[in-house]
Amino acid sequence: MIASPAPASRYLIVSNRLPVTVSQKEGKIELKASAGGLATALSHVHGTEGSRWIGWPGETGQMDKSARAELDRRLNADGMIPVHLTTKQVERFYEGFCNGVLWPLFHYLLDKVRLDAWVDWQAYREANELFADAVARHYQPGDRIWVHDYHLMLLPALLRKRLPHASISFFLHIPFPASGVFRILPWRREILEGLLGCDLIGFHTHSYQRQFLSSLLRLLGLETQVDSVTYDGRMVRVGAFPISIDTEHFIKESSTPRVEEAAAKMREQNTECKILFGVDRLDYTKGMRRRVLAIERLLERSPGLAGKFRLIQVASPSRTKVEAYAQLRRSLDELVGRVNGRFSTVNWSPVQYLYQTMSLEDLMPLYRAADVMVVTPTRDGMNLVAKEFVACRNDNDGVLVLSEFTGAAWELGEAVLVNPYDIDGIARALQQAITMPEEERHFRMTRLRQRIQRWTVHDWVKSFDAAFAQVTSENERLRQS
Ligand code: GDG
Repeated sequence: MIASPAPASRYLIVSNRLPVTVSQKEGKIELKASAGGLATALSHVHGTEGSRWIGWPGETGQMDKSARAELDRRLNADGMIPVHLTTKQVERFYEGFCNGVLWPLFHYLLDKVRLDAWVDWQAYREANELFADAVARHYQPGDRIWVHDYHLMLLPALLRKRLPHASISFFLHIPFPASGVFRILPWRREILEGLLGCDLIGFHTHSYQRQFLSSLLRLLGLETQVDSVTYDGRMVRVGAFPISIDTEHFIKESSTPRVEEAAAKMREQNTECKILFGVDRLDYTKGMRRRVLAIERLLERSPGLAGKFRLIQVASPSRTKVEAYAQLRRSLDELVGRVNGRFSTVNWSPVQYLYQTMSLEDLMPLYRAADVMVVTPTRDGMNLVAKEFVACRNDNDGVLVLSEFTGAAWELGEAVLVNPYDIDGIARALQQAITMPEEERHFRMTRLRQRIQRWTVHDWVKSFDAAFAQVTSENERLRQS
C-alpha cells in the first residue's frame, strides 16, 4: 500500500539554479520567474506551507553589498534561499565539471568529456559542500529534502553526515549511463556513494534505474534488489518516475483564438509546403547536425521533394561559455549554410534556422501548424518538447518523429521512431512522415494524446511524493526496531 505524505512536513527543494532570472535595472533588482517545466512541476510542492527552494540565483558577485542583501531579501520573501557562487566556482563547478564532464559522459559523448578535470572535480566537491551547508542551516526536523540533478550528486551523502535522520531524495533529469560508460569517471565511487545518502533515488525510466543498480553492483559490490539496496543500515529505494508536462496548460494555451489564427495563417502561407519543426537548446546531445544532414540526404534521395517541405529549426542559446557549445554553433552555422546553398531556389530554402530563444507565445502556433515535429537527440533523459507538441495538437493531426534514445520514446510508441545516428534512416522517417495518410496520422496522434493526458507532471510529483513518504516511514521503522 502506498502511504500518503504527512501533511505537516514541508519540502526543501534543492537544485543548481533557482527558478528565477535575476537582473538589475537602474539599480533595482528584478526577479523573473522561470517558465521552465521543472519550475511549473514543483510549484505545487514549493507552494505548500513553509516549503523552500534552495539554489544558485545565477548571479556571480557583480552586485554590491546592498544590492546582494536586497536580492536575498526578495528571494527569501518568495520562499527561496540563495547559494551564492563566485565566477571561478561557476567556471569550474558548473561549466567545467557539470557541463564539461558529467553532461557529455552521461549522454555517451566520450570525446567531449574534459580530460584533465581534477581542479574542476575539487570545485564540484566544494560547491556540493556549500549547498549542504545551506540546506543544513535551513533544515527543520520533519522536513523532506528533494535534490535535483547531476550538479548535486554528492549532496545526499553530505547531508546524511550533517543530518543523519533527515528524509532525503534525489531525481536525475538526464540519463544514467550503462555501467561500462559510467565507470570511465575517475570519481565514480564518490558519485555513487554520494547518491546513496538518499532514502529514494528517482530516474526517468526503468532502463536508467537498472543501469544505476548495475553500477552499484559492479563498482561497489553491493547486493541490489530490483528497486532497492540496503546501504549503511538504511533502505535506499530506487525507482522510475517519468517526468511529464502540464498537459492541461498546453492544451488550453494552444487553443486560444490568437494561437489558432496564427497557426491557420502559417498553414495558408504553406499550402504546398509541409512544415517540419524542431526546437531545442543548442546542445550537441539534441542531434541537430544529423537532422540537417538528414534533410540533405532526403533531397539527394528524392529531388522531387524540393520546395515541398522546409525545416524550421529554432536553436535557443545555451551554455555559451562552454567551448563545445561555441564549436557546435559554428559548425551548425556552416552546415546549414552549405545545405541551403546547395538546394535553395529564389523562393525556397530547405532549412530556416533561428538562433534565438523564442517566446512560448510564438512557439505555440508553430507546434500547432507543424506537419512534422522532429525530435532526434542522440540521447535525452526524457525530452519535453515531444510531449508539448503532442499536447498542443487538439486537431489530432501532425506526425512526431522521435529518437529511440530519448526517455520519451518508452512512452510515445506511436511516434515514428528513429535511430538518430542513422542519417539515412532519419531521411526515410521524414519522408514517411511527410507522406503519411491522414487516417494514420489521426490514429497515431489520438493515441499519443491519450498517453500524455493520462500521465502529467502532476502525476509525476504525486508518484514521487508517495514513494518518498513510504520509504521514509520504512526507514523510520527500521531505526526504531
Ligand atoms: C533536461 C533533460 C528532461 C527550448 N527552446 C525554447 C524553449 N525550450 C523549452 C522547451 C522545453 C524545454 O525548453 C526543454 O526541455 P527538454 O526536456 O526538451 O530538454 P532539456 O532542457 O535538456 O531538459 C531532459 C528535462 O530536463 C526534464 O527532466 O526531459 O531530458 O535533458 O520545455 O519548450 N522554450 C521557449 N523558447 C525556446 O526557444 N519558450
